[in-house]
Amino acid sequence: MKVQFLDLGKQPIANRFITDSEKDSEFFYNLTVGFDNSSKLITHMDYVDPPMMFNESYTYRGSMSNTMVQHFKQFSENFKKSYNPKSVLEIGSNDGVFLKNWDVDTTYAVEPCGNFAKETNELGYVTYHDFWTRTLSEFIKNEHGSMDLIFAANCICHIPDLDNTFQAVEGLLSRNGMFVFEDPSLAQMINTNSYDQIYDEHPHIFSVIALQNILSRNGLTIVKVDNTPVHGGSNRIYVQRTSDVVSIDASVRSNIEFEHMLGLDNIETFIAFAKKVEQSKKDLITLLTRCKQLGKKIISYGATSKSTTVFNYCGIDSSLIDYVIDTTPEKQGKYTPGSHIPIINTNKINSDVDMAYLGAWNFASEIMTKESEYVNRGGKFITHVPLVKFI
Ligand code: JHZ
Repeated sequence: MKVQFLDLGKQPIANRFITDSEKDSEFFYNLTVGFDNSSKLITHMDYVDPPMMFNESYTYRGSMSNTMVQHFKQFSENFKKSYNPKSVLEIGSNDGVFLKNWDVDTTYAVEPCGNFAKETNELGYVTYHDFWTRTLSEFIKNEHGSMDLIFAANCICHIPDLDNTFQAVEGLLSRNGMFVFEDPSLAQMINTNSYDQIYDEHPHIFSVIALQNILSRNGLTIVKVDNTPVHGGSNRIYVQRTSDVVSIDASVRSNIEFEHMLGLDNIETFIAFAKKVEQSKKDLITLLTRCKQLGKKIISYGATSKSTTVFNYCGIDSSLIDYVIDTTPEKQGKYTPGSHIPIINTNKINSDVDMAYLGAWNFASEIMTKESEYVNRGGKFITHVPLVKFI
């Protein structure tokens, strides 16, 4: 049974950046989050229908950040050295940021967003334009046989039905094959108060504890966990069919012990988290309002899904933030979902800006290196992670 602990209010589709004419007809839903008593999963009380989010007009491009390009390159090189997989499938291949590290002849992909499926098909990777399900997994097995590596980055936590998802993986893995997936870590979200990891596309935020419960009831076992710094702290989970498991790395136990210590198996932890989220909202509005009263020009850096949650939950609009800058061509010239702040086409912070709220706080170091001129002239960055403050 799910017990609600957090209400982030009315929210729009986080990655649907809108045009002027769409401002009056936006879709909103209630973003409420609960704790599932039996599996210990943190999950939305109600799910947004996936085709509402993942379709032809999806805008998020993984390769817009050099950090992520390097992250997938490094993982691919290491995995090839250790396991040398002969067949690879990626679930949720986006713009091919991971795929590009693998051989076109033996690497397949699944992507529900038509614009990106087209793009990676054109690169030569056979890409199924569909949602990941048992039916699709069986179809791929008939076409190409079973897979030595099934990979998914920032994808599994996007899928409402986890049992179907994991059964589909279990059926397609080759003998001794490995399923590797990475998503934002619940432990890091709680530790850094980064409640903006929660939006329509993230119906679940995973703990290793919850994943172990759900994977094991689907014939799968976690054999290793890597903690990676990307996206504010993610876990990379290595999984095998339970019947194939030979040994389990010590990282599985240490992560689970750490999570027990944080109380991630206990609703009280999340009730306390919800109170901190409310405080964060108050602090951010106070800081932005005071700076505005002092006549400061404030912009936002990175038109992220995360900032859709923050702007709509805190009621931040263009009266506080003049505009947003983002390098993604598909987002430029549009408005932020719900809050309707214009997204400007510029690669650098303009010289008249005093402060920049970091919508992409997870890329703070990459952004601050790029914006050294702004930093050197005394420009300030604002974040709410882990506390509302200037950097
Ligand atoms: P970024 C998305 O979340 C959505 P978002 C998704 N649901 C998910 O799980 C995560 O990604 C992984 C821009 N940028 O990665 C590019 C600059 O403009 O934090 C992006 O639009 N200049 C799939 O949207 C945005 O910021 C820069 O120098 O919260 C970053 O978005 C850099 C580094 C980024 O993900």
